[in-house]
Amino acid sequence: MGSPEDLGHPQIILQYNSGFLVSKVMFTACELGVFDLLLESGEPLSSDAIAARLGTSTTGMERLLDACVGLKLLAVELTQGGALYRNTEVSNIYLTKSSPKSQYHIMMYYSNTVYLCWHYLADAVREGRNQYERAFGISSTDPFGAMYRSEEEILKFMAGQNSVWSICGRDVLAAFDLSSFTQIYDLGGGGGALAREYVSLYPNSMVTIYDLPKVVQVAKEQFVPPEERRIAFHEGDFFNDSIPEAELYVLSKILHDWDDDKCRQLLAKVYKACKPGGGVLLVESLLNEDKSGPLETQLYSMNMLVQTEGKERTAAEYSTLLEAAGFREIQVKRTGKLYDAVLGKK
Ligand code: ASE
Repeated sequence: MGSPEDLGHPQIILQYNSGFLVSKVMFTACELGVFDLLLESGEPLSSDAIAARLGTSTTGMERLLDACVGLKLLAVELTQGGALYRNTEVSNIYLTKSSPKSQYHIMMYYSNTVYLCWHYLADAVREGRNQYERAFGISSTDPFGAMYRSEEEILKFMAGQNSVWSICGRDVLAAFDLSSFTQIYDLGGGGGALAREYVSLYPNSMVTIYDLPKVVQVAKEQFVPPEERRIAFHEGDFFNDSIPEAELYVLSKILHDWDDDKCRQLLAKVYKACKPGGGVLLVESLLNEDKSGPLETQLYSMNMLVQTEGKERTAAEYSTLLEAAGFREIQVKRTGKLYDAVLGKK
């Protein structure tokens, strides 16, 4: 007879039990500016010095810093004067606000918006719908009306999405040779980080970001400098307004926001607008065909449940949607990273 512990692996259960504590430690150190201070200071600092500079309690800060050491987000060295903390390479690159690859904004979005919706995950599963009403007291019949409920929320979401493209954008755009397309529409292109990667990777391209008027306004003010001559804007709602003619339509993380019906409507409209010989590029995180993984994509799909009307899909599901709209010669490229690419031709 084995002990109860031999019957399975309790460690994995305990690890999952505390998984959300890990996220929150990282989010909190980011939010309080720990990594920014240690980058700026250029030398290791004591917990007292960090607490004083960031205006926190010493007892709280000491524990936060030690937990960050446990997560390998900080390194500690013991000196005669006490413990001194410094950033690791990975935190310098991804957790400081000023780094070109900073993930600060997506973390703040997860910590302050996504996290609150996840509090109601059981309700989301029971009801099969997003949880804006419970989390924020606002109607959730129009998910983007809810997500974009204030200029501040728009800005936080756009900055968050931009930080993802700063590390994943190039891979998804290089998955196919898109150099034959010059006239591109990025539908729901938001803050424009993917559009900027696009024009830098394909020197003959012109990209128009098509998004809601209030999103375009924020993009122009905050994210895309006017010197960027190869990026233009088009204000509209792609479900209700017309979509202009182009050679290639990029839909990056758009279809995952919507149910199959809305996806079919949108793709039919894109097909109609598309020049013959043109195409559509879907950028999404693809589930395995049997939906057995990747774990990150399964978790994103749960997030689509609590926040939107959509879900993550398999390559075959996207292909079916594309074919129903009329697209042909569908090709799928898994990048091995978070986001993959699917190309269909007209
Ligand atoms: C959406 C994307 C997101 C709608 C709601 C969302 C994300 C969080 N909430 O289209 C971002 C997905 N995560 C990453 C790392 O990109």
